[in-house]
Amino acid sequence: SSHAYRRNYSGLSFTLSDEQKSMQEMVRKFAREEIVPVAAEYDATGKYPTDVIKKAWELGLVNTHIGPEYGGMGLGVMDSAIISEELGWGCTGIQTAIEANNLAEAPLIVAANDAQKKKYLGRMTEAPLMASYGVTEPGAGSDVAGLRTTAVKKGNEWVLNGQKMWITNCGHANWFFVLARTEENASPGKAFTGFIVDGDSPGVQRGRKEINMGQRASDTRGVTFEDVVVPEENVLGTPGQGFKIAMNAFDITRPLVASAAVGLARRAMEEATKYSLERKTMGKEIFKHQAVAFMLADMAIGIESARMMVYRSAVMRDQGEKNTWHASIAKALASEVANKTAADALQIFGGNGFNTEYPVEKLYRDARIYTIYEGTSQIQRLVISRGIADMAAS
Ligand code: CS8
Ligand code: FAD
Repeated sequence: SSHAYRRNYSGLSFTLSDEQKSMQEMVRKFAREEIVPVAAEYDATGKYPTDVIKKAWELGLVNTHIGPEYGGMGLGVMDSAIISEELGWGCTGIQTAIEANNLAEAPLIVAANDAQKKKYLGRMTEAPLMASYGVTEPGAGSDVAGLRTTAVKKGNEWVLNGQKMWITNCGHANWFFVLARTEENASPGKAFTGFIVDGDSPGVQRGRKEINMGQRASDTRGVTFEDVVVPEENVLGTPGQGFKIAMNAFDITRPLVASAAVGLARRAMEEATKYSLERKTMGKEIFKHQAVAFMLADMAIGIESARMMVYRSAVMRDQGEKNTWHASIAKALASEVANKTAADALQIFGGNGFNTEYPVEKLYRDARIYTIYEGTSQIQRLVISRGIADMAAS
């Protein structure tokens, strides 16, 4: 039939499955009922949102990639992107705390052996624990190959020394993924090793909670490793393969960070739309001034196109294609859409937008991190432009 022909012809679908739609509905309800009412308070106090995380964990919205063998749902990136957008719509501070678990677990999902998965992923589905991804250091963020934490093998153990910075969930982490240099003079692809470090290991010293501009419910700290002994069985994959394992994690998490940014932008558009239909100037709703309506139109353009790139990069990964390039496009685009949308939403609120009684100043502050963490917008453009060069050469 022509219907079947059309299906085969395009190979594309812009429709979520019934399961995905009902999951989206469930998370949307959770965000509306459990996150939105408390988000401003967690933002103002900087208190860690343990209660909200626990409720999300009970619904299976945390640690989404862990497979059923280890007690999880084993969701792909596309399904997780649906969850991430809805949680981000509710509060990206709380969403980031939740997403940082997925980030910490991603290196294990891609490289851990069965015993490591059983031990460290298994416990995450048994209790609402947190974990951290520790790559960035005070002296090296974009330049991962420049990191200076070292691990030296002594007998059947490794001894870790160094300092990590800006580590999400650090104050609450049960364990850390840590990237350390294990070869002094090797190329990045061979010089680093990934370790699982128990949070209660002697020599792990966590810093104070950093006071950040936005996403203030999320816990960000430095951590020092001083002669921390890590057993051989906590080495991820083969020694020397750590850089690639750390990068591979981003193929999973960059689409999800992008998705949360889309959620934030959608929220800002909704708040601005509602306000613009109520507020009147010059005898009409401000929505009816074209200068305002066009700001809303630009928001829709940004949100719809960023979401398409999120879905594209997520589905590619789920289908086993290399998605690094598309994930960087999604991350760069969604970050910039979130910032523009939040800034324009604030503008639409006028003086009220600048005030903490209204929701948009928080969205504006929360949006700001998106062009920085999970790889800055410049680093995404580095990845994208290198990909263009590779395509031109092949
Ligand atoms: O350094 C890389 C980079 O990505 N920098 C940005 C770092 C970053 O994104 N940090 C984020 C930290 S986590 C965070 O912010 C958390 S946010 C809050 C948590 C809540 C939300 C989740 C780079 C700049 C892209 C590359 O660095 P280079 O030094 O130029 O290395 P390369 O020469 O490109 O690569 C070295 C080797 O690694 C291989 N490689 C590179 N990328 C990949 C991917 N998959 C697999 N392998 C990869 N994506 C590359 O092929 C090289 O291998 P060789 O064998 O040497 O050829
Ligand atoms: P730098 O790398 O020093 O960059 C400074 C500026 O120079 C940026 O504008 C950058 O884009 C630009 N730049 C650098 N190199 C280049 C280049 N080659 N070409 C063009 N421009 C360049 N890290 C973790 O490991 N785990 C976490 O959980 C985590 N969570 C975070 C949470 C928060 C709230 C924050 C603020 C950061 C977090 N990070 C985390 C760290 C984050 O990934 C880094 O801050 C980020 O990658 C940038 O590194 P940097 O701060 O060292 O900046």
